[in-house]
Amino acid sequence: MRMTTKLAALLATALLLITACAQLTTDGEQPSETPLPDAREIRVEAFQFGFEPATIEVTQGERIRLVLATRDVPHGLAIPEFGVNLATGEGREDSAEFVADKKGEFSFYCSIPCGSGHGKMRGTLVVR
Ligand SMILES: [Cu+2]
Repeated sequence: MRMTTKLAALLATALLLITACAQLTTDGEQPSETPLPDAREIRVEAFQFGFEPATIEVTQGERIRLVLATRDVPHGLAIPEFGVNLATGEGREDSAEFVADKKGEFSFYCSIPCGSGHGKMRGTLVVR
């Protein structure tokens, strides 16, 4: 009886070890299923007078890294609801990260006076 108990304990330990090893191997071979901490990068180009793309679509909860570049003169890109206010100039990009935690349509606009069409520089961030 004692021997049987010991044997059973030994077998259980061996089984546990094998299972643990198998899990370790699996973890090493397969990419993790958990979401990556990295933000999704979205690039926007500003120009006189607009944004390309003018509509940005994201999913609620996504972490976004917004990168702004300009094709001509200095421009800005502001999305007040997400605390974003980028400023870009010739040869210089600007970026900001935010979590799209609110659903809806949010307009963004140029925050740097850039000419006669400055007031028309608008776009839409759609969070689904
Ligand atoms: Cu402007």
